[in-house]
Amino acid sequence: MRPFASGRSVVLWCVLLAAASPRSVPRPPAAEDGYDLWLRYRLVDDAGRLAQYRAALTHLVVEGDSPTLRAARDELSFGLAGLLGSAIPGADSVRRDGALIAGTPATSPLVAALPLADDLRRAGDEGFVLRALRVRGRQAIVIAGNSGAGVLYGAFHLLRLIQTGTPLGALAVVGAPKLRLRLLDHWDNLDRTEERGYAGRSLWDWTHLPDSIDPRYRDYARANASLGINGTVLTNVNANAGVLAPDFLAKVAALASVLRPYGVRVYLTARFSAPIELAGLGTADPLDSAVRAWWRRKVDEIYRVVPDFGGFVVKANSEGQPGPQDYGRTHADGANMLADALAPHGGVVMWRAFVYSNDVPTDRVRQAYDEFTPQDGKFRENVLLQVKNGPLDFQPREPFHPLFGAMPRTPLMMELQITKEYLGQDTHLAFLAPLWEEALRADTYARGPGSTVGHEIRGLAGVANVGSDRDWCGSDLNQANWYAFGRLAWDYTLSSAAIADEWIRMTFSNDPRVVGPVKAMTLASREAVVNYMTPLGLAHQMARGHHYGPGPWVAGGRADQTSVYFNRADTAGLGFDRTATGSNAVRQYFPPVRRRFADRDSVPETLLLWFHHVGWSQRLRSGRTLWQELLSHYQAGVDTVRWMEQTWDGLQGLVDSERFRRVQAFLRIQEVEARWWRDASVSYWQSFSHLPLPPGYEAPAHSLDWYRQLRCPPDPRKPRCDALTNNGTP
Ligand code: GCW
Repeated sequence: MRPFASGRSVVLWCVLLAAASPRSVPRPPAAEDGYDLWLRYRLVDDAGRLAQYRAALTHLVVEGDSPTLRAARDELSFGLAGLLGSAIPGADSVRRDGALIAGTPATSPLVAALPLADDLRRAGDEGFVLRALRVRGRQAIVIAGNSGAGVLYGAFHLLRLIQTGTPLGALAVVGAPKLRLRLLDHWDNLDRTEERGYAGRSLWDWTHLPDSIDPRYRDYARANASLGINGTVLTNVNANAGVLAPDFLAKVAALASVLRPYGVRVYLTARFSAPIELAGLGTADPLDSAVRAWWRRKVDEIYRVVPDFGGFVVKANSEGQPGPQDYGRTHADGANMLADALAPHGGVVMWRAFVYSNDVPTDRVRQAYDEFTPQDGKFRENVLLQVKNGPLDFQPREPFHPLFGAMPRTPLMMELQITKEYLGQDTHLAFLAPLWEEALRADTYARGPGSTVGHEIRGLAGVANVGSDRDWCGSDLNQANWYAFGRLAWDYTLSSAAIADEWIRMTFSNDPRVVGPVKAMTLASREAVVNYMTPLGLAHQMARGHHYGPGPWVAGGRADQTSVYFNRADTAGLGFDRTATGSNAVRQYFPPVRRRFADRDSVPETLLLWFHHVGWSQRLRSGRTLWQELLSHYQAGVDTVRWMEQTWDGLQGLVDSERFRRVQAFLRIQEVEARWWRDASVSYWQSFSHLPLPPGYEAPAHSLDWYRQLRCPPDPRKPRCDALTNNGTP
């Protein structure tokens, strides 16, 4: 038999051959394990753009030799080698077109000679100037800063522009952080367990420090520097005094020396009773002279080993932590004692406002405001009050905390939670930038309209979601929240959509077939979680303890940690009356906000049940009853997750198969669990409303008792219930 017998089969053969040739078949992206985060530096895949970048960047001239400038040079060499396909040579002068020049006016004669004075003034201490301009008659790109950190941030910004496919021809950017303190808070314990961590163990390998330095520390520092994060609190706010002992301080010093070139300062949590626990003093009273002297000596000792130590974060008299009130003293007394010890070295105290009394005297969400506003003006200058975004506790949605704008004589920071304790932890996709954007843009009216929360703060702290997992964050999509936190800490006016766009391009691809759908998914994800967990202003309806999965029936024990305390469900209706007829927490907001929240006709429906107890059959602005509206929100949450699943399924072949499958599997879990949330919640509310489900509504698969009795495994990291997934449906 002769092959290729007919003309037709020859053509067919050629078509098959062509299809098999590597040039014509787009190869699926290579498998990735997520370790590289958004710093993947893969070859620019648009040939035209690549040629432009290669022409614009032919040699690298870094003038100056500090550790931070070396870090900038190393990152540029490494990043550009990947993005452009080959290393760009270093040089000590401008040789031809395409010089990439980096330095500060103090370290670089080239930079000093350029007309950048105005731009550099705007850049400030930590900012940068990026410009395409002619230098010595040659076309060049300049990264200038007033400090090494500024140059480093500029280097990362340039790499980001290339990663996201931005043309460089007319480059003219001045970047400067809007907030001075941009910190990750690790709730990490000295035994490497983590409080509310869902990405493995703590990154800090205390046992092998200070002698053994895990290479991950440097990559962690790079990731932070790429966003402008300039501090890290190594230890849990539920603190262990042990970290202040000399052997641990040596370990802290070793970590600090890895992070320092990347502009990341180290901070620690200070356990208030440390003088008792470490030195055997009889008291930790902040007005006691021996206690004060002990802290002064301790702080001096810290600065001897970590000369740029940032300071302390303190959780005091909250959830069982020791504090000044144990001695009849105020929060200001406690904070000021530490502030006095730190002040000579330039350190700060971040004193947390997350306090609520042990005896549940009043609405829990009122207490921080009631406790701290009388102390306004009583704190030292180097104390910042660190306030969570909302008055309760990192819920999928809360109103902004009424302390923002209410302490004009005390600098405030905002604390966000990147690790998603209450939003599905490692598994559920919930892009948090929309939540944070909502808080940062909320108008407090403290100084008239336009006094947004962002304007009222000096710093942003984010409870880290970073652990020892290979992908750092427990899932590929959780990385977006680390990224978004850092970008918002740098510039709180950035939009969620802009942040998502950058992150997707850097993490997955510039291909519009990827960017569009992934952006739509990420941006819809937080509202989906709100809908299937706690719609219409409900809060804290999670299972007890681990906070994973629904538990609207949780009662007993300490009242203000239970779901029934917060939902106030009864046969009349649902929701917490925080108006004048109830706890009057609404009074803590400035009048325009107060009026808006207090009035059933003007309160945003997204916060309705936070502020009002509403009858099951009362009509909302939509014309539907509360019952109908609730049902439709729960269903919308599930529907959005199903749509996210389908959207992701459509990306097969466009995203590398390893990450594609991992995300796909988590979205499957999220869909099952969104139904679990919907069904458990609706069944529970129905036991009060006694109202029917409308025809066609997806009825709960089980009885309320079944959901109530469901026991999840005790492993706090994986509390999922197998019973839910048996036979594929709950
Ligand atoms: O959200 C609650 C958490 C606690 C945490 C506390 C806090 C560190 O459930 O795990 O403790 O907040 O912020 O202090």
